[in-house]
Amino acid sequence: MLRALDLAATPGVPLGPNPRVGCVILAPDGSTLVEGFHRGAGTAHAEAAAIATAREQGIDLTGATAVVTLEPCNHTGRTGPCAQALIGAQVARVVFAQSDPNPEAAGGATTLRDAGIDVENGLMADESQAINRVWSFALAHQRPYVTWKFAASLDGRSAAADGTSKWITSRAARVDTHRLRGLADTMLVGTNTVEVDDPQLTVRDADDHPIEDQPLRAVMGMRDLPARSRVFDGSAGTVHLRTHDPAEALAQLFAKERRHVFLEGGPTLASAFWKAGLVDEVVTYVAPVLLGAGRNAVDDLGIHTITDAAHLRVTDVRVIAADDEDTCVRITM
Ligand code: AOF
Ligand code: ZN
Repeated sequence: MLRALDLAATPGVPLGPNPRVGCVILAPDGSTLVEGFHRGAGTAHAEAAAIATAREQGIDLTGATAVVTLEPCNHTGRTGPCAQALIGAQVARVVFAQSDPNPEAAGGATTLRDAGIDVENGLMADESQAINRVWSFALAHQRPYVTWKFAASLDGRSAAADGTSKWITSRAARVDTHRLRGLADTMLVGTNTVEVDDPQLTVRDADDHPIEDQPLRAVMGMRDLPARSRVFDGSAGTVHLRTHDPAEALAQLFAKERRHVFLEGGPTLASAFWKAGLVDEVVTYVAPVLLGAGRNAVDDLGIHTITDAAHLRVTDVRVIAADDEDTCVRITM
């Protein structure tokens, strides 16, 4: 299972809305016959990939044990049901980690047992959950996972008193932000941010080159967007969600198979998501800069007394620095 988890976590996969899944098929003596992992929506599932390799190489899987990080699927989605593929390959035993939280695909364990295959589940389920943290969350909640990112001065400002705001945080922090954007499948801002800041909202590398496979750019709000906005530059897909309601925006994105939203809007949009209870993770870059006045990085959250304060649990603190002048601190909560 450790090896299957390693395969599942192959860097750069999967692309699209699918989970990370690895599979190792063992001979009755415990030696490895064949391996497989999932590369993304529309391609073979991990088990199917392993079985296909076995077929190509003329390896007989009769009586073998398939070790999979996710319950084999029971449905025909973009590809066929893995439970049937395992039955067809005549494996004797299936050991899987995480049960499938996807109601459309679940049920493979029962199908396999009904076919007389020995099935064990739950082995290292937490580890599989962890590598599929965002995917599992999105399936369980039927909406995308939301990471809210903002940058602020030490005194919590996102712009100076006259409204100027370029580069409160360092270049190193911007590079780091692009890396985090690339881990999500959707960038989300409000119409106001597009009108005022005209961001491109793409993932670019340290030298500002665009990366292949860009996240979707989503802009929410009722107002029309200026046709010449940079979000319409064709460098990535763009959708305009005509709603002010965070839950509705997320429902529309989930229907478009989006699983991880990177919320980069201004304080108004962020506070709407916060008040709706739709922020799952906060990433903030705090720069060692004092502005003393100016726009607050975070809007009124409806908190009027200290006992109502929102307490977050810090999961990571990191110094982001290219050189001494460039230091800032990234806090993940
Ligand atoms: C994967 N890879 O290795 C396994 C998956 O639309 P489909 O056919 O790709 O089906 C996707 C669903 O299949 C997915 O949500 C999950 O529930 C199940 N198992 N999916 O992408 C895999 N084993
Ligand atoms: Zn499958």
